[in-house]
Amino acid sequence: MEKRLADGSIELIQADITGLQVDAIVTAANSGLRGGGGVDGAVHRAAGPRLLEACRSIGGCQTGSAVATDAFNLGQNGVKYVLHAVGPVWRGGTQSEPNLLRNAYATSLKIAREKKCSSIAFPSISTGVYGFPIDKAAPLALLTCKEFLESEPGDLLRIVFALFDQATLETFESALNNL
Ligand code: AR6
Repeated sequence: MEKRLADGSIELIQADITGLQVDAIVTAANSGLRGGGGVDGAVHRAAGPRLLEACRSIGGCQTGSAVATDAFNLGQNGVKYVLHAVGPVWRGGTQSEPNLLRNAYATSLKIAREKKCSSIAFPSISTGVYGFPIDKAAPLALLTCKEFLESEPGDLLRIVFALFDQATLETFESALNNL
């Protein structure tokens, strides 16, 4: 499913994000940038051990923000950057989780623009181990992308959501329909 907007597009697919040919792949990292399971584990495996070394030299990243590194072995697919976005752990919704999630997406988009990327792929940040309810996370993720494309004029940006499981894809599809 795809929605075209003035300054780009939002596409939803069911896929392993590490197989995509995009300029920037976003991973759902922790604030220590220590690697982990889920999508972060898959991205670190695909990029190789130099990714963790690069993360170590950066040191960390605040929740609701993102940092860029080289893509290392993912460069073989044409990927130029890995963006390590840190979403919030869900604590019931009263600890600014929605804003922090939006900021994790927004910062990634800003970095992608600064680095002249024409395409970026996101996973569904925070909705795995971090427990953010998917029915709340999907509309926030998509709205943040739409607002970015509408308010930050620039070159066309193709935004792909690589969603791992069918239920997550379906929730994003219904949120995109209502966007
Ligand atoms: N491609 C795309 N999506 C994936 C992949 C993949 N290869 N693998 C899993 N997902 P999670 P979080 C989906 O737990 O909730 C890590 O240990 C998964 O099904 O990866 O932000 C980090 O280091 C889910 O829909 O991220 C942090 O410590 C989504 O990606 C912590 O987990 C996010 O699930 C971050 O937790």
